[in-house]
Amino acid sequence: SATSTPKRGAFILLEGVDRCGKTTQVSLLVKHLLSLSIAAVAYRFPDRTTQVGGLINEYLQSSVQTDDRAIHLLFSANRWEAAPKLVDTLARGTNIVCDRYAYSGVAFTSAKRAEDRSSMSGGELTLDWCMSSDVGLPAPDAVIFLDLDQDEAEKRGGYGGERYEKRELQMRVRQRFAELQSIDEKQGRIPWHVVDASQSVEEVQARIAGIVSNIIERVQTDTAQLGRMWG
Ligand code: FDM
Repeated sequence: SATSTPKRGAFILLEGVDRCGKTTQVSLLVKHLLSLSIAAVAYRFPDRTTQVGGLINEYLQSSVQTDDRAIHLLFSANRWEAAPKLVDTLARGTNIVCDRYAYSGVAFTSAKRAEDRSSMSGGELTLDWCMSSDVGLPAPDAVIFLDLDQDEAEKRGGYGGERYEKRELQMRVRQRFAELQSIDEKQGRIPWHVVDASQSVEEVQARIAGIVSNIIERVQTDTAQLGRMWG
């Protein structure tokens, strides 16, 4: 009826290691949805346009030792500051296609090794510790994980100069993503779709489009509320 509440948008998250083509696929997916007259907008984390994001940007571009826990909490704060707008966007019926989120947060911080780390921030950065600052954030309706092995990633051209663009770290990050996938699978709330990112841009795009049409359909027929992360 005319008085029924509008359907909420779906929160679709693309995650994956560096060079897997996430950013390209996020923008192709938004264009694809818009071409079907489906409201959609791209989000990306870190969002370097905010004050917190500016600090993160400086950190990523420098090699100055900074406490790893403090940095982790900045990345998390950068999501929390965006959360109200994200929730509002979904409530208005616009779908969100997001480039990285809390999974990247946990995967990167927890992949740092004690010997690379400085100062007060000794001890393990456990998965649990890393997850805790993101508990309660709006949860994606699904994670689309673009999977690419390290050798394939490196064939796509050298890394840039940012501090995380190093082979050993990237390999551990990939392992952490797999652990987070299995945690979500045990909880049974946030489904993961793993896409082979070694295929052509067009093939990956087609795969993602198929997955996303199912997600949007499910969210629209569901009475389910937007979930919360790792609660
Ligand atoms: N990254 C990203 C983190 O370490 N923590 C986070 O919470 C997020 C969202 O930041 F190396 C890392 C991942 C990457 C770097 O990301 C910059 P982009 O997507 O290259 O801007």
